[in-house]
Amino acid sequence: MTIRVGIIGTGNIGTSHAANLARVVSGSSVSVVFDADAARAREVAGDFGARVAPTVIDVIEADDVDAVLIASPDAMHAEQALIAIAAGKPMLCEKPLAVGDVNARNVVDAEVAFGRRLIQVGFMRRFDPGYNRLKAELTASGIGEPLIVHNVHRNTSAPYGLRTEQTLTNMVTHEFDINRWLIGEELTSVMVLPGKRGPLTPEGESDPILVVLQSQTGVLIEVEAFCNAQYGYEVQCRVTGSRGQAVMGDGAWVTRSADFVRGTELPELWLGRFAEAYRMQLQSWIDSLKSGGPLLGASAWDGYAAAVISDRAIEAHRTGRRVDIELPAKPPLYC
Ligand code: ISE
Repeated sequence: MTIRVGIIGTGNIGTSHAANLARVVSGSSVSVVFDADAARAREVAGDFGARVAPTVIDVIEADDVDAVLIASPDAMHAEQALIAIAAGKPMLCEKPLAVGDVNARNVVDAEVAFGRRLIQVGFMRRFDPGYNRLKAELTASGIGEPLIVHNVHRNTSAPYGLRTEQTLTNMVTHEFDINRWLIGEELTSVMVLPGKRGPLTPEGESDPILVVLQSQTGVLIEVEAFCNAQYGYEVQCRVTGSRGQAVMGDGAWVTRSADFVRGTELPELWLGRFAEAYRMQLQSWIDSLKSGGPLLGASAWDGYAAAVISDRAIEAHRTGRRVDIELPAKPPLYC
């Protein structure tokens, strides 16, 4: 059985997903693609043996589309996810699930009304070997209970311009999700400190920024986000626990310091830092769809939680205040 995927959006990430689904992942093919740029859609369709659909709805409702991959611009995700839910089609929706917590909640409510999970959100770091090794360290025999997490997230450049709100909803949203996942707790407050503007930071925007969050039990989580770092792409995460420290970064999956010993595990970086995470995310999604088993990646609820935190972070940036984060009760579908 092959899962035939319809791809909405053939920009960088949509094309990379198409290549994985058509050539690397087992059990999938790309049957239909749509992009607002029809020439680009034709090119990608030609490369991966798919046909081009004239509209998003034509992709979602096509008989030869078993599942949908939403890789359109961020602000379109929620509306397209709602159309896919109405059609009863499972989907991998790129992050963020939505821009704005109200839009994200509408998607959650529609999925709850449908009665079954259809959505996996593309928080691919949950499949990353480095983050998984880091999570494995947060045990009594590893580094103990996490107390403070320091995250570094640097993009080489901001090719589409730089808006601080977008830094929070598109970039730092990864940290909102991965830190909830890493420590297994909800985040309860956020502050955003604007840094000194670099030469490439537009007037009125902040880059770099420092985001300081706290979790339910008081774990401190800091995120240094820098969109225009120029020197390259880099993601690091350092967790200090009650009996040690684990670090992912500097080209290593994890450097562990415990019991007065420091050791490093090196990855084989071959396709970009998260290539393996993207591949594993897609393979897991396709395997779940084929077996009818649970979706193992981030749920629509996780996407909603990240959207709520992003909105509170935007408020914290605007007001300069520490803002509380509250989530309503989680619907049973996600428990
Ligand atoms: C991009 O959209 C991603 O998802 C990358 O993982 C992230 O590092 C980057 O900052 C985002 O712009």
